[in-house]
Amino acid sequence: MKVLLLYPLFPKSFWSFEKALALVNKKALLPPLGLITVAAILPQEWEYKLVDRNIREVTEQEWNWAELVIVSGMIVQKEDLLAQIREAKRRGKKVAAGGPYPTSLADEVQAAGVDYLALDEGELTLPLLVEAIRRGETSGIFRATEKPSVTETPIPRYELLEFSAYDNMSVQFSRGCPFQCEFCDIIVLYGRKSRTKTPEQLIGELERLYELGWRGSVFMVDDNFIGNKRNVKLLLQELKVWMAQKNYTFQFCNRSFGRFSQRSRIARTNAGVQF
Ligand code: B12
Ligand code: SF4
Repeated sequence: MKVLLLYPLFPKSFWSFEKALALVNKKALLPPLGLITVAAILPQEWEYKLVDRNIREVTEQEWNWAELVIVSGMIVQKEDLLAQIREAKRRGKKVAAGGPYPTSLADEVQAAGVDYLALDEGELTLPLLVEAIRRGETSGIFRATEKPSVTETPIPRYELLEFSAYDNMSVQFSRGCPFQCEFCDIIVLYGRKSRTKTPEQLIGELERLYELGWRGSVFMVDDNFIGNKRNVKLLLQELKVWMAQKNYTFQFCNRSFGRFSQRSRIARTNAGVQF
């Protein structure tokens, strides 16, 4: 199966940083970690190409090559996500959609003509999609009633990315958050229990980035990096050693700012990690 992974355009906003990115000669702040995780969970004998539309357009050759188009994104990307579904259908391709926007507003994505809606977390629903495709089913909606453990999640397929276009790489240690801020979709999408990877797993991801030649900034995209304090301390103890071995080649940042920033900074400082 030839799979084209498509990441839709973000509208211009505070987060698009287009002027700052131009100064450092980069095209986007962060890569589509969801899609490269999806590529790692799907069968490895399938072939993958990834196009982040914030970096470049899909070529005619890529459209012609694709047998299955997979789109993912968050609500702010909806306009382009729906447009890409329509374009893929116009070209006679099978299309599967998943990720935060399709999971939150499945009806809108279905109305755009998608063939397969694989919602919730891919660790549980991608195997259902693969089984359906192998049975010859031409459409379907796949949902999960539980949240998966992330300890089996494979290393994202970072090699599918055009590294030089990004300012940061991203890794994810945990999903979910014990709090329930009313404006936030995290607990709806990922639940109130903070599920973490093992320290070995996360360090394996960093090691992979290092092997592929990445240097510089790595964004911890965790919903709440210190949501599971016990496990994050175990990670930081091992990360401290790994960082020293690699001569502090990566700088880390995360999105647990706001009310967590002080506690989070103390936890990181105690571990001797340069954030
Ligand atoms: C990093 C991040 C960003 C980055 C963008 C990175 C990028 N290029 O992708 C930045 C910091 C720029 C950002 C900004 C914003 N973000 Co944001 N972001 C995240 C965050 C923290 C991590 C994303 C990630 O890498 N996750 C890790 C991957 C592995 O998870 P995933 O993408 O969900 O993929 C899994 C599943 O969804 C599924 N899956 C994904 N795709 C597919 C496809 C198929 C076919 C299948 C079957 C499965 C599947 O399988 C994967 C493995 O389980 C998420 C929260 C989260 N936990 O995901 C919020 C999140 C996606 N962001 C959100 C929001 C609201 C925003 C902002 C609007 C915030 C704001 N008010 O400004 C802005 C919008 C930006 C803009 N205006 O341009 C919401 C989206 C809500 C929604 N329902 O769409 C989330 C969920 C956070 C929240 N608080 O609710 N964000
Ligand atoms: S603490 Fe952060 S991740 Fe948790 S519910 Fe509130 S805004 Fe969402």
